[in-house]
Order: sequence, then structure tokens, then C-alpha cells
Amino acid sequence: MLDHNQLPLADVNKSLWFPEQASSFAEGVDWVYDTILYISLVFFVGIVIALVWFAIKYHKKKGEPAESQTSHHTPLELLWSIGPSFLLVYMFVVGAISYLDMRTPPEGSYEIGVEAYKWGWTMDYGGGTYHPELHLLLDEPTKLSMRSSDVIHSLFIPAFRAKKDIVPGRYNYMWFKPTVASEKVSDDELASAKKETGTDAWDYDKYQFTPDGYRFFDLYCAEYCGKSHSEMQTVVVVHETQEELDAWIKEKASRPDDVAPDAWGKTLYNQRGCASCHSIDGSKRVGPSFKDLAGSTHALADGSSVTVDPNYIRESILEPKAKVVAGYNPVMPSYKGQLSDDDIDSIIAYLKTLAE
Ligand code: HEC
Ligand SMILES: [Cu+2]
Repeated sequence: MLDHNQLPLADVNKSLWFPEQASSFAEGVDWVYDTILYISLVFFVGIVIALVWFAIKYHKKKGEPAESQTSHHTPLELLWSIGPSFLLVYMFVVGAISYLDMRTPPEGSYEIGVEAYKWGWTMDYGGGTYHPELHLLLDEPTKLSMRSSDVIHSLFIPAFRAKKDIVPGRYNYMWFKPTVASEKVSDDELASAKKETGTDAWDYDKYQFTPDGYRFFDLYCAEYCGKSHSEMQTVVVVHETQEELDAWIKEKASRPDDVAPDAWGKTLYNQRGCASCHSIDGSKRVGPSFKDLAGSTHALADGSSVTVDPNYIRESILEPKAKVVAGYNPVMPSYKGQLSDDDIDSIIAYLKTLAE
């Protein structure tokens, strides 16, 4: 495997225009980019200077006859054709080496599942634990097995210099090794943010740390995928130790004892993508609003009607296409195997609070 530290000039660490370098790829990618940029700049400046200089030097006054074709200079022609072609081959080779390295996950990488949907991310940590944030271990090669439940998305972590398209109907893989751990903010800072936010959805942009108090790297969708593409973002947190990462995953696995079902239902609504299709204020999004939904009666696409009771809500979550609401497209993904019974009961409890 390529060791980027052995690339010449690799110690040119901080770049003027790139974000922080936080993975083992970052240095190599920036180095290749900068090298190609500077080679291009040298040629651009040289060619423009020659162009202007010749234009002035060979300028003829009006009326003077133009020079006929000047003669050929073979050594010069060979020099400026063959010389730069070595440079082009060099650019190709350094680019291809980095590329192959990025496309080949090392054996035994730590694996995390990723599901991309319109418009959000669900990371699968195994054992039935799902969460929209991507949590990783410092210095651990990590492989993402990615799939899309609808259209083409692209997972991009600028600080890692890692990007890969996610095409529906197949698995797409990428890997990286995080090299910078996420700091934790002070308890005071976290507590005051929590107090300010109350039970509203967390504002990552505003606080620049997660609800668990970690600083983060940005993760974007980089493939235009519809109306809310620009909101298809999440965060990457890098833990220093395996114990810390395991503790975080365990904490997210199920409803904590001290959290009431309806509050957990609200958390799931925000974290598991329901919010991107279902509003809670009565407005219509991709799907019907959850406001006043529980207990109501409405028409289905096949002409029959249904009363929204717990069984129907449960079925809507596990088999969304079984009964499609009139006036909507059957685009809701199934959450079968992704939400536990307690999760679904919590969502039902939450929907009831929205219909009081
Ligand atoms: C990609 C958009 C999308 C996402 C994400 C989504 N839904 Fe839906 N949902 C829909 C659409 C569209 C419908 C209406 C069509 C249908 O019945 O399939 C619907 C219907 C429903 C219904 C029945 C509503 C009614 O009026 O009878 C419930 C309940 C529901 N969704 C719950 C959820 C929950 C809970 C989540 C998150 C865990 C969720 N949905 C995530 C799009 C979505
Ligand atoms: Cu997308």
C-alpha cells in the first residue's frame, strides 16, 4: 500500500484552500491536487507571457505586408511535445496510485452500513442500532457498505477527502482511516445549549457540536437528488477509544429507561427520516402531516377508507405500500427490521400527542 508520507513534499501540511486534513488520504490527495495545479500554473503563466510578448514583438504597422510561413524547427518541436508528455504521464501515475489506494479497503476493516434516502442518512452499527450520525474510531480503517433506497446519492466527507456515489439497486463501498479525533465540548457549554434548544430538533450548524457534545466533521450528499438535496447532511464523530465508541453505540441502541415513549417517538421522528416527509404542523410534504393523524379517518388510493389506529400505524411503518393514502405516491421506505416494537410503540405514543 502507498504510504503518503513517502511522497515528496508531503510535509507541506496545511493547504491554503482546503478544509482540515482528517484522514490518511487527505495529505496525498491535496499533494496531487496542488502538484497538478502548480504545474498547470507554470505553463499557463509561461504561455501567456510568450503570447503577449510575441504579439508585441511581431506587431506590424498597417499596410506592411504580412510575413510568409516561418520555417520549421524540429528539435524545438520535439522538445515541447515530448517534455510535457512526461509530465502528463507523471500526473496520471500519482493520481492513479492514490485512486487505487482509495478504492481498495484493507482486509479486516471495521464495517458500517449506510443507507441514503431522500433526504437523509441512516448508519447501521449492527445489532439493530441505527443512527443518522456517523461515529468512527480513530486510526481504524473503516469500510462503509452503502445503499440507496431511492435515487443516486453521493457520500462526501470533505475533511477526509473521501467521496463515493451511492447507486440504487447495488452496494457501493468506500473506506478511509480517520486521523483526527473529535474534541468534546465542556459540560457547561453542552448544558446551556440543551437548555436553549429544549425538545426541538438539534441545530448542528448553530452549535457546531453534536447533542452528545462532540465536535464533528461535515458529511454531505454531493449528488443532486431532489428538492431537499441541500439539507441532506449529517456529521462525522471520531472517537479516541473503542470503549468510548462502543458506549456511544450502546446508548443509541434502544430507548433509555428514563425517557418516556412519546419523547423517544419524537427523537425517532427527527432522527430516522420521518421528518423529511411528514410535517407536524399540518403542512403537506412528500407524505401526509402527522398533526391530528392518530384517530382520524381518511380515504385510501384504492377508494376504501381507514381509521388511523395503532395497528394501521404499525402496518404503515413496516409495509408502507399495503395501504396507500389517497393523493400520495407510495414512496415511503419500509422500516421493517429497522425499528423495534418499542420504537414503533413510541412513535404511536408520539403521534397521539400530536392529535390532542
Ligand atoms: C420518503 C418519504 C417518507 C419517509 C422517510 C417516511 N414516510 Fe411515512 N409516508 C410517506 C408517504 C408518501 C405516505 C403516504 C403514502 C402511503 O401511504 O404509502 C406515508 C404514509 C405514512 C403513514 C400513514 C399516514 C396516513 O395518513 O394514513 C404513517 C403512519 C407514516 N407514513 C409513518 C412514517 C414514519 C413513522 C416514518 C419514519 C420512521 C415515515 N413515515 C417515514 C412518505 C415517507
Ligand atoms: Cu442525496
